[in-house]
Amino acid sequence: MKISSIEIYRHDLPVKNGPYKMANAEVWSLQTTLVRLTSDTGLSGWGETCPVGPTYAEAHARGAQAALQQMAPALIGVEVQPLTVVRAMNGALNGHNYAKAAIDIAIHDLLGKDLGVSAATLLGGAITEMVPSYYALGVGDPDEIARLALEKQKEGYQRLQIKLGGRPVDVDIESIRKVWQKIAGTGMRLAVDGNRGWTTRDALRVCRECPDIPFVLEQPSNRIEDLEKIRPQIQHALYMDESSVDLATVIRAAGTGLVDGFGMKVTRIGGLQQMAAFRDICEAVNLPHTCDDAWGGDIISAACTLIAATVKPSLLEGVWLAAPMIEGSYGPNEGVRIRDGHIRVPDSPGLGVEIDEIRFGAPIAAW
Ligand code: 0XW
Ligand code: MG
Repeated sequence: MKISSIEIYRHDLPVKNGPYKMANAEVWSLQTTLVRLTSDTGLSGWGETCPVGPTYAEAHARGAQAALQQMAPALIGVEVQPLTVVRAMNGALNGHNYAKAAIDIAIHDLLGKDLGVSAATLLGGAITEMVPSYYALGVGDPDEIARLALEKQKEGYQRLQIKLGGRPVDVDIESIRKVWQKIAGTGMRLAVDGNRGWTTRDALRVCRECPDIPFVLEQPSNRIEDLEKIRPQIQHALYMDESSVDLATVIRAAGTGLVDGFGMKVTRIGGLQQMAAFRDICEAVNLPHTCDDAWGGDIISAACTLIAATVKPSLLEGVWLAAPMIEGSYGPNEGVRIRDGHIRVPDSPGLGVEIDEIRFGAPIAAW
């Protein structure tokens, strides 16, 4: 079975109750990019990539569209096999993992449909029907964030992430303390996410002034060198998120003991094929991680949930979905959603997502 046609679509995802605020990004609406691959047997597979604005990472919507247009001609006629397609993409374009991910996700959808199995089966096999989600609270007023933290605990979430940075660090410390006062003793796990926004000075202060709060410190500062500087000076567990841009970086961070875990995004690492390799590296060295993306609609939600269902449960920190902040769905039925802090794993062939492409209008490019 070979790829016989490729279509690229654009679609706007306004942020429900926006803006969503992080240290380096404040977003009101996102543009997502969708890919439909059709095989010479007449089957279709869908992929998606949706950077959360142009400043969160070295990724942006029009960059994804340009990269896909660069690669597409080289993919026509290529066998629908994940690794073969990864190599064909690497032969057509250096880097741009977040764009390659959309093709890779579509390949897993297409191949799963052809074989009549879930994409999770292609990735090693789902070992659970439900995966835990975690809730990310945007940068906000400390009292309000603490109130929301308790609300989310009552909704059934077992892990919270609070966004910090981009303001005086004293306010961030106040926020962490107020959140902890609400959730201490409930069993809730806490990650404090600087999203690259703190100086190492501020990150060290946060840890020094909250020695009694067992949070995970997630990507406090921008560079790997910053994490290396912070690491020997703190007692808290350190997770890498935005810096883990490819498997080589993951191997380095895991192999040198730089981090205690990862926040991982399916599209940043290059898609499900790369995500499965990442999962296996983490399992080999016993490092926990999330299965997320920066943003995205029903296709991304399904991809994150399906790979998460294959992760050793003791190492799965949770799955973050943008779904609570998105109105509507991509098909006639509701897509993958969070209920009581948990997500049901799709079990139909491929990604198990129904797509009504009329919603996306005419493709912006086709081969
Ligand atoms: C909570 N997330 C997974 C979604 C945001 O876009 C970024 C993020 C993170 O952990 O940094
Ligand atoms: Mg993060």
